[in-house]
Amino acid sequence: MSGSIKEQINKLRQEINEHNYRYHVLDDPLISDAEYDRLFQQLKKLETTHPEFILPDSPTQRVGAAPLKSFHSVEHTVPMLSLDNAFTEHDVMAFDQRIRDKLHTTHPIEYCCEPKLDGLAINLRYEKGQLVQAATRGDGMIGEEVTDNIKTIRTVPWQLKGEDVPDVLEVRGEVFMSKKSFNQLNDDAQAKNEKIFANPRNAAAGSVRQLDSKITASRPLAIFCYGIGLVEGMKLPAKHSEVLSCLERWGLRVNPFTAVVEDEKGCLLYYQKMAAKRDSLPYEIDGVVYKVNALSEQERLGFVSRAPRWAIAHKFPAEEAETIIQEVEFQVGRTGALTPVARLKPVHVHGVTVSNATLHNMDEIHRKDIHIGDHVVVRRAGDVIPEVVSVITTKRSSDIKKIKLPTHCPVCHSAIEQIEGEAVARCTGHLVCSAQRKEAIRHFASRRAMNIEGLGEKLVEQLVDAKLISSMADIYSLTHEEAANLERMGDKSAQNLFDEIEKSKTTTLPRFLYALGIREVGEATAKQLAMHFKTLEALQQASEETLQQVEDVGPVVAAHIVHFFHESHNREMIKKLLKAGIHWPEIKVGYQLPLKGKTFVLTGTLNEMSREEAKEKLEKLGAKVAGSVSSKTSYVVAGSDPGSKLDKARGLGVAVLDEKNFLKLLVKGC
Ligand code: 5U1
Repeated sequence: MSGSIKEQINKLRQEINEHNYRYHVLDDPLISDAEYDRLFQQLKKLETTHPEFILPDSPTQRVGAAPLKSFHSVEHTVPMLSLDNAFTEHDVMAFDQRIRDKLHTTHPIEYCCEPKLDGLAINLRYEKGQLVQAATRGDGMIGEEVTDNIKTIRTVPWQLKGEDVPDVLEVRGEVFMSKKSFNQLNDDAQAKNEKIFANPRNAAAGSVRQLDSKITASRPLAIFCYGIGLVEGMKLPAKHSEVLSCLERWGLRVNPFTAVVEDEKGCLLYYQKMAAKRDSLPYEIDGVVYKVNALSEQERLGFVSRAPRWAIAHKFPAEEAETIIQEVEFQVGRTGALTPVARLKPVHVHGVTVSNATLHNMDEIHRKDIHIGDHVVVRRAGDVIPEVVSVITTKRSSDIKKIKLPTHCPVCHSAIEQIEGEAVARCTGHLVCSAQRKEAIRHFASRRAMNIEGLGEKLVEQLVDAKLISSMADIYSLTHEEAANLERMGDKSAQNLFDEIEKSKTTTLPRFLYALGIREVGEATAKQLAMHFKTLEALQQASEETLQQVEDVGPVVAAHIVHFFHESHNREMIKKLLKAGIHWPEIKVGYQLPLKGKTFVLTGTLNEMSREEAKEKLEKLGAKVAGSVSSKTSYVVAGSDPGSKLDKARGLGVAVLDEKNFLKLLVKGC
């Protein structure tokens, strides 16, 4: 490297800042992580040997400053407003009507719609493009100065980009923690016996309000900016959506799901779209915000007390509610795993009455310090089984009871074992245990396994209790008469069931393997095993060593597979199933990989795996993974915070997969 040390340092800083921006804000890195690390280390080395050139705005300084004794108060130049809430469509229509009345118009109002992040509101003050202060909202008038802490967040630029940056700019945004980072933080905290955060919002707020900014630096926070509090030395554009575009151009991060709609009906459609997306987003949102898009109209509408008349938050139904644990029971799954289930005082959550919530396992009970009789917060998100989030310890009474792991199975009374290092306790009864039998049969018949429609939980329970079946193979020797005689089962339903059972005999090897319910063999592994071994016989004879040559199969899974096929009752059952007529098409030796000929581009962060892993998995299925989008791209996989590649894909009409659909594709392989 040529030039004076100072010049070298400056050049490296500029280069690293640009790469930071491309990586964290645009999600369009130009260089590999390794190359970035190399530049960063180079700068660090130069700064260590020449500390006289270290500037507070060097990218190496995003590690936090010296701890504070307390936070300084900051009076906001322009108050940080809060938002009125709408809970129903009627509330939204009334909001729109109020606006049109106030503006004396019958014309539709254009709105800018944004997701409402569940985080911590922050004001960022930039002078001549330089971040000079960050403050929390506080009471809206006076907040706390958290500049050092906010400067540790990588998506907050220290220096704005572009020629048209205003002299003074106060930007408003929400600091948040992704769901994944939140879980990771709590897992780490648990391992160290430290405080657990109840939700990502608390985790974000707790992380920003740290007197020691090095602690904030260690927390994976991010920001989305959603508006301007103050601007000097520049005329703002006419619309809020254009203001957001300016923020983006200056290097600030704006939520990619922001959209402009023509009228209030567009707002309601946007709400539905975001509600459907909510669970698949990598961060929590608790609703959406509608803002009158024309700034001139915003000005005419003004404020009422602390909230603007021109904006409203349309909240999603609460996903959490408070109740009491009345009892705890243990359920036995198909692998014998015992799951503690809290019987709750019924409570309304997200439009449904919830009376049971999973407590996962004993470790989780200890971690959350849950007792029978505790007041708790329960959460029901999407289709996920309700869970106990936290205990409200301030409401704890003296007659709470400890939750004990039973020594014997509540169903078959066999001993319970808990292998050291495993969170899950199991019943040792195996097929003696009717709960395990029922679950194994239900799994065998389920949609993604043998797909026997109608043979669900209730019917399996009836059939096992009536001793008509005791294993999966017995399904195929059930008689019409036996089925028709069951309660709530007429001739017609029995016939439908028989048709379904008959149909299930024609299947595929991956489905059959998955249906067997071998521990740790999910759909994806079953598919890999089938592709690798091609026949059931070859798989049955495989050693642990050979099995580990298969993608996704490690020593634990290999041991489970060998153990399963070693058990004589399992071999007998397979024989009976094949004798009953279950068959599948032969897997050809020259089988073509399912994604052959397809090109993928990855953008954004995936929750379930790194980009490298995603690439590897795609390539194993025959796909090519490219770095940039073109008309030849088959799919763009967009994780959280996708960058410009997503826009390009949309522009070119290339199919876009979110993480959920991408995972489905990996499982299905087509
Ligand atoms: N997305 C978004 N969140 N949020 C919160 N926009 C937004 N706007 C806000 C608030 C409090 O307030 C302005 C409308 C003043």
